[in-house]
Amino acid sequence: MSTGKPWKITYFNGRGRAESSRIILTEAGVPFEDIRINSEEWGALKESTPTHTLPIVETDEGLVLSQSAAIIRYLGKRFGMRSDDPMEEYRIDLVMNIMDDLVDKKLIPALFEKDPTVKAEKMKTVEANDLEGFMKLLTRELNEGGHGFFVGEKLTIADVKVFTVLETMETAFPETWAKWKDIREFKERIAARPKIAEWIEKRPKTWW
Ligand SMILES: N[C@@H](CCC(=O)N[C@@H](CS)C(=O)NCC(=O)O)C(=O)O
Repeated sequence: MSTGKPWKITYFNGRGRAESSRIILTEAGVPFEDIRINSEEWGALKESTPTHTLPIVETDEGLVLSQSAAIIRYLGKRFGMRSDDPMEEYRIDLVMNIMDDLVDKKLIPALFEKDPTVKAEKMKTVEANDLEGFMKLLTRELNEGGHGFFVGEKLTIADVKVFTVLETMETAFPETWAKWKDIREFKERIAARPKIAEWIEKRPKTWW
């Protein structure tokens, strides 16, 4: 039950693991404070957060939520972006978990490598060895959805999660991006939804 408190999303100044929550609230028409902190501010806050990680989301009931996957699933339930059908719920989780594997095992180690030479090598290796497999999986799941969404006939948290990862892949891996038309068109469709388009226009511009 809402107590009318303002929603707050706290994260660093990037899209990263917070952007799905920002987009879900945006699409739901729920205003929120987009709080972006630096590492010094994080140092002061860390111990007081539920799992000592960002993002955290403060709800309209004043509860503080942690762990991006759990937060996304909670918001999806609150704002009608999941399903009541067990098989559709399974497919939503399947797609979300595919994206987590891609992000955690492949994208983050390459994108956030500090040494520029090593980073270039890692980016090349990921693009050569891993991305085609993930793009094939995504294309299969999008076609399985069959209505322009990954699951069912309306936007779900699976679409939002995939969209946020694709935003980073588009600029980080342009060669791969050019090859996967269905996935490119999916990303453009989500970006063109009016509330999301307005959010993209006004949010801080960051590389990740
Ligand atoms: N499984 C967690 C991972 C959270 C995580 O590693 N967050 C990073 C930022 S993307 C963080 O809090 N880094 C600062 C720290 O660990 O002190 C989630 O999905 O929320």
